Amino acid sequence: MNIASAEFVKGVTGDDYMISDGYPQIAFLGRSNVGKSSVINSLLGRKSLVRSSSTPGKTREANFYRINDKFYFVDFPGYGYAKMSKKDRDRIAKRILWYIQYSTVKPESVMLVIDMQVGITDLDEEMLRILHSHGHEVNIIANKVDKLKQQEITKQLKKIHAKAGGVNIFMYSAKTKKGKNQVLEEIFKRVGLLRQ
Ligand SMILES: Nc1nc2c(ncn2[C@@H]2O[C@H](COP(=O)(O)OP(=O)(O)OP(=O)(O)O)[C@@H](O)[C@H]2O)c(=O)[nH]1
Ligand SMILES: [Mg+2]
Repeated sequence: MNIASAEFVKGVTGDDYMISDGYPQIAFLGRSNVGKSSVINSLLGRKSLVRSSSTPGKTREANFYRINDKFYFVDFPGYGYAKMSKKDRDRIAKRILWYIQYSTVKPESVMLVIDMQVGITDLDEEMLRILHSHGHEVNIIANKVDKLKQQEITKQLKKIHAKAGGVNIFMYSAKTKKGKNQVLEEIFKRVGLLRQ
């Protein structure tokens, strides 16, 4: 479960140019600012391969990273950023929906990233519903666990479980790297590099 190499391959703005070259893909989806790009950086052990930012709406393209020359991470723009223009929000929603509904590529897993403090929002529930209706394999990464006290963790985890409908939940912190080994193990299994 070693990340030997990770390189940026392509940032995709249109629906037509998604990569579909047969290598497995792991897609990172979630609301704006939950830490998708930071989660990817922490998993890869790279500080800034993936552009992340304290300004929400940082990731504007679907960015493809080739890992170990064997599989891709796809970092999507976040959905639901209220301050973004409707036109931009629609464009992002369209791209995400196209990928999960119509693309010929089916990701080995969708990592749905949430902010553990916020939990599963209505938009996330809608996303989960769409993902399930298209038969996608989903894992939830409850990020930013470092911001919570133990008591809050127990409380939030209960709430998240209640809404997750049996989906696997990983508590995670891109900041402290808590949960990194467990998430990497799941990913390596999904892409066929570790026996299930
Ligand atoms: N405390 C804490 N902050 C985090 C963590 N992960 C990300 N952040 C912060 O959250 C903010 C957003 O991080 P990004 O990785 O850019 O989030 P994103 O989901 O990629 O955002 P968009 O691309 O805009 O959708 C940044 O200020 C990060 O430093 C974490 O585990 N703990
Ligand atoms: Mg991002």
